[in-house]
Order: sequence, then C-alpha cells, then structure tokens
Amino acid sequence: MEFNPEFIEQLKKAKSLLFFTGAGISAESGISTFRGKDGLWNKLKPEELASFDAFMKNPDLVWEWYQYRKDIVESTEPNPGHFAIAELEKYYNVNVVTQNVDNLHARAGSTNIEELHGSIVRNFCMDCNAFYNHQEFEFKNKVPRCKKCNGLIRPDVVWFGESLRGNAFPNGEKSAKQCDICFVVGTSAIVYPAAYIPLTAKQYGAYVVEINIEPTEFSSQANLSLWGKSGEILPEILSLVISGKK
Ligand code: BJW
Ligand code: ZN
Repeated sequence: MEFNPEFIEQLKKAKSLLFFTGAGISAESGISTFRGKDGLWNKLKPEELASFDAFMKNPDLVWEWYQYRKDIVESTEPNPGHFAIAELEKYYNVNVVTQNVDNLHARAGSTNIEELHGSIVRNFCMDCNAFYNHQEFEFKNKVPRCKKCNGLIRPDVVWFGESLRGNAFPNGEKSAKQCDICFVVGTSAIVYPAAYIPLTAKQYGAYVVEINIEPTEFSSQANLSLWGKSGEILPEILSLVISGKK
C-alpha cells in the first residue's frame, strides 16, 4: 500500500498511539464479527442473547452461546494485525482500547489494554460477585452455579443497557485525549459509549486513521481512511515505522 506523505509525517512526529479496535481486527483470526454479511447477528437477534433480560429468561441458552464463542476464541490465535500493534510498543507509547472480549490483544503481547466490553474468558457470580475463569468448571449444557453461594454465573461481558464496568471507559478517554494518532480499526463504531473514544481523540487534536474493509459511521470524521484488511495494513504500517527508524 502507498501511504500518503501527510500520514508518514504524522507517524514520524507522533509519540503516543491509540488503537481503538472492534470485531473486524479479529475477523482474520476466524472470529465472526457482529454485523455485516457474515456477522453473528445476521442470524441471531442481539437483544435475545446479549442482554441481562435474555440471560434471565434463558440462562442455559445464553450460556451455551458464550461457551460456543469461548471455544472458538481459545482455539484460535492472534493475527498479524494484533501482533503489529504489540510490536509498535517498541517505537511508541501505545494504548489499546478494545470493544472485543476475545483476549487476543493480550495474547499478542500488547500491555496497555482497556477492555470496554469485558472479557469472555472471565465469569462472575451474579449474587456474590466471585470470579471464575472458564477452566474452573465443566459445562454440561447448563449454566454453572457458584461454588460459594449457588448463584448463577455469567460471562464478564457488557450487555446492552449495562454500564461499562470499572475504569475501562475513563481510562480509554484519557488515552484518547493524550494520543497523537488514533487508529480506528475494524469497528462499525455504532455502539455507545465506546464510539465516543475516537470522537474524543479527534476533538482533542489527534490525527485519526480508520482501517476497515468498508466505510462506517465514523468514516466522515477520519482524517484518513485506509481500506483493506487490518491483518494486512497494520503490518505494513509497522514496516513503514521500522524503515523510518533505521
Ligand atoms: C474489518 C475486517 C477486517 C470486518 N479488517 N475491518 C438506541 C437504542 C437502544 C440502545 C441504545 C441506543 N442508543 C444508544 C444505546 C445504547 C447501546 C447502543 O450503543 N446501542 C446501539 C447499537 C444503538 N449501548 C449500550 O447499551 C451500552 N451501555 C450503555 O449505554 O449503558 C448506559 C445505560 C445504562 C443503563 C441503562 C441504559 C443505558 C453497552 C453496550 C454493550 C455492547 N456489547 C456488545 C456485546 C458484548 C458481549 C459479547 O461479545 O457478546 O459488544 S454488542 C457488540 O457490538 C459487542 C461489540 O464490542 C460491539 C461493537 O461491535 P464492533 O466491534 O464494531 O463489530 P461490528 O460487527 O459492528 O463491526 C465490525 C467491523 O469490522 C465492520 O465495520 C467491518 O467492515 C469490519 N471488518 N473484517 C478490517 N479483516
Ligand atoms: Zn456466588
């Protein structure tokens, strides 16, 4: 890919990069996105699976769906897009603010990660908040129960209508306000409050680069859109950085 001179200049003078990522960055690892033609939600209704009401109505079904997705996540690997972001830590202060629950940024070696929508590899008891990882119980087509209080165990992800937990969002906002370049990678950017992150970066003066296979809600806000697969474009950006530093 030919990069434009303005982007090359921005990369040269930048000290701090923010990667705001969504399901598209993990597509090349074999994990389905939510929306779009092969998206998870073409076949399934989000409100019937990714909400508190859905879970309470049919916990076994929702649990089975997460168990299915967790098995895929655990049997796959980070792709060159995740690895390129991790490698860029050698050259910049890098923050990753992800909407993904798949743990692939951490597995690729990134160290500053905020998981806005939680993680599919963690679970907690809805009654006493005890944490469980997936290895701690055996799934038998039924939602597991807490060993301490017999409460229902749910995945530690953020469902529709739920607030984002802990400091993930404020920390993400802080990175957005401080970064020199914000990359918006593989997200439709329609889910809020997450989608405020790149808007905040722009508002605070960052140069914003979108990487996606197609235009999104965010495209009109981006300083630059790079069309293509993130697993191909991100390693090219890394090469550009490495060649510039030599
Ligand atoms: C590639 C590629 C390749 C493909 N390379 N690119 C109006 C009505 C109803 C609700 C709302 C409303 N307005 C706002 C709301 C609130 C709601 C919301 O935003 N809804 C909108 C959808 C309208 N938000 C919430 O409910 C949030 N909480 C909240 O607001 O709390 C306040 C509150 C408290 C109490 C009461 C009421 C409010 C919480 C949102 C939680 C979202 N959770 C999910 C599920 C997580 C768990 C799980 O995984 O099961 O998070 S939804 C789902 O969407 C998931 C994702 O993180 C998130 C974003 O999706 P993402 O990552 O952008 O994926 P896709 O599929 O949309 O896009 C993929 C992109 O990749 C595409 O653009 C492709 O082109 C691209 N791509 N291959 C590069 N190789
Ligand atoms: Zn409990």
